[in-house]
Order: sequence, then structure tokens, then C-alpha cells
Amino acid sequence: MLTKSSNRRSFLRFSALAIPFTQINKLIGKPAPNKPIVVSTWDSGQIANGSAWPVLEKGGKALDAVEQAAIAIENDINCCVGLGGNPDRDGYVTLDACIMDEKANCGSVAFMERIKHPISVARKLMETTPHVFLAGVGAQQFALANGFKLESAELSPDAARTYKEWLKKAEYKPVINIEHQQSRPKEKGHGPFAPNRFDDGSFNHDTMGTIALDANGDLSGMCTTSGMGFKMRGRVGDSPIIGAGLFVDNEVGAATSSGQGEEVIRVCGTHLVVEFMRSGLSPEEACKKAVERIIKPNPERAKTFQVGFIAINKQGEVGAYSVQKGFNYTVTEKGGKGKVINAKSFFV
Ligand code: SD4
Repeated sequence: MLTKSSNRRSFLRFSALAIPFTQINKLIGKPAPNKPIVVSTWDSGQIANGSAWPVLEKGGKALDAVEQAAIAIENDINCCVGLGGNPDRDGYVTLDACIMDEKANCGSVAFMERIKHPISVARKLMETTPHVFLAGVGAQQFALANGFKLESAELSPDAARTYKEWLKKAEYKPVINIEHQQSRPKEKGHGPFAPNRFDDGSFNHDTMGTIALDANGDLSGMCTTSGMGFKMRGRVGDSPIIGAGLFVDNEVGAATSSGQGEEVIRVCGTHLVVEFMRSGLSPEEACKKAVERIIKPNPERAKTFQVGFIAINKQGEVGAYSVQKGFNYTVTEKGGKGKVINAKSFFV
């Protein structure tokens, strides 16, 4: 039997050998973590990862990397996220975003208008106040008090054109266009990766989620969106909700989502994915189980919407799964070149 002191002696002997962490992992049969690595929803994740990678490559923090990912995509007026996105059915662009770090610090803003970088407002809230969530006028007021600029309320030229088109029929009720959520519109020359807008003005997605593992082995994530196009005024989806659109647990992994936010909220989707990884499932298996949990109560209804999850674990393994086919994601690791991967789906 080992006594306390013999335990101590063997520990000292072990540390005296100063075996590097990677070697220890090999000795106990675990591969060294694959880090740094960054993963974003959709192929426009190439824009997001392209800004996150330089931070990670230099040994920077995952938190800074995911904020840079969000800023890049919120800056892209041709994309579906940020002030260039589609408005609600009353003609206002309203933004939702959240961010979470390795210490379970988090910040969210929702239903916020005329501020270019909701992600940075969410981070400011996280870092300088005791609160985690601000909405609407209060979120905007907080942003302005912290030096963010009030932008014009005008729609981007593309959004204005497509809103005008939408108004012709303007079914004043929430409409889900499943075909658009599943497929990609024809190339129309909107930016490098983003022929995202269909002729009737809808996007096949309106959200960017990014999760990253940095060289230090810490995880962080973000989610930013203009929400579903032509939504009811005041509607908030999953994206700014911690545990729905984004969840990070530095002991286990991180997950983010895209698609029909209402369905993700019903099951606290990304929290569920992380808990499945905690129970030992791989990131893909965890995403699949969460998708199945969404579908189970009403498989008929599930035929009418899209939801996709992406996840990463502490080892830097990545996975994804979606309800419908058509969901993809971008992974950037050693070498820095983003790779777009099609997710497996429940309905094929
Ligand atoms: C929402 N989940 O507002 C977002 C929308 C989205 O691709 O992801 N679109 O419900």
C-alpha cells in the first residue's frame, strides 16, 4: 500500500523528470490537444476565421480571436450579419450577440439597433458590469455611454432592395422558408463567400457563431446575428442566449448554433451539446444527440426548419450536425487555411 510520503516521493520523482505535457499525454494514451484551432458556422466562416487565426497563431487568447471573428463579419455589409442584414418586418435591423470566455464570464445584447459591433458591446458588458444581458434601448444606451457610435438607421442597398421586394407580399406573420434554410442561392456576386441573399430577399442564414481553442488550451466563443429576416418586431432568437446560441465550459468544450432559434431555445441547445460531450461523446455525436432531442417531440414539425450545431472539445476535436442537409462550417488550424466541411444531417 502507498503511504502519503511514498506518494509524495513518487510525485517528486515524476516531476523531477520534467516530462513535457505532450509526452505525458502520449504516455497515458491521449493524443496532444490539437491547438490552436477555430471553427465557425457556414462557409462565410472563412471571413470570421480569417480574422481569428492571426490572433491564435501569435499565441493570443481565444476570447480576442472570437471577438475579431465577429467584428470581421459584422463589418461585411454584404453579409447577413450585423447592420447589413435584413430588417424586421417593420423595416428595422435589430442585432443580437453574445460572447463567453474560459472562466464562464459572459455578456449578451439583444434587440439592439444602430450599433455596428454588438459583439464588442457584449464584451464590454461582460468585462465592466455585474450583468450579463442587456436588451433594446438599454443596450443601445449602454453602448453609447461606452463610446460606441450611433450609426444611420438606413438599410444597406441590398437589404433595402430586398425589403421592398418582401413588402409586395408582406405576409404579416412569421414565415419560415425551409428551402432557403437548406440550400444556397445562385451566385450573385455578393462578396467573396457570401452569395447569401435570395431574390426574394431572404438569406440561407443570418448568423455567425465561432468557437476557438487557443495555444494555452483555453476555450471561448461568440455568436452574432441580425436574426431571422422579416421577424416580428421585438423577436429575439437563440443567438444572444447563453446555453442556447452559445455555451463554453473550459473543462469540456464549446458549442454554437445557427438556424431556427426558437427550436434551439426549447432545448437549451448548446448547453445540451456541451453536457453530452461531458458525458464522453465526441463533438459530432454530441451535436447529433442535441439535434435528435430537438426533433423527438414533433418529427413532423422538424421537417419545416433547419438547425445546425458546431462543437469543439478540450482536445481540439471538432464536429457538427444539423436537422436538414445544407449546413456547413469552416475549420482553421495549423497552416491557417480555412477548410469548409458539410455537416451530416438527420434528414438527408
Ligand atoms: C435566430 N439563430 O435569430 C438565428 C438565425 C440564424 O441562420 O441562425 N440564421 O434565430
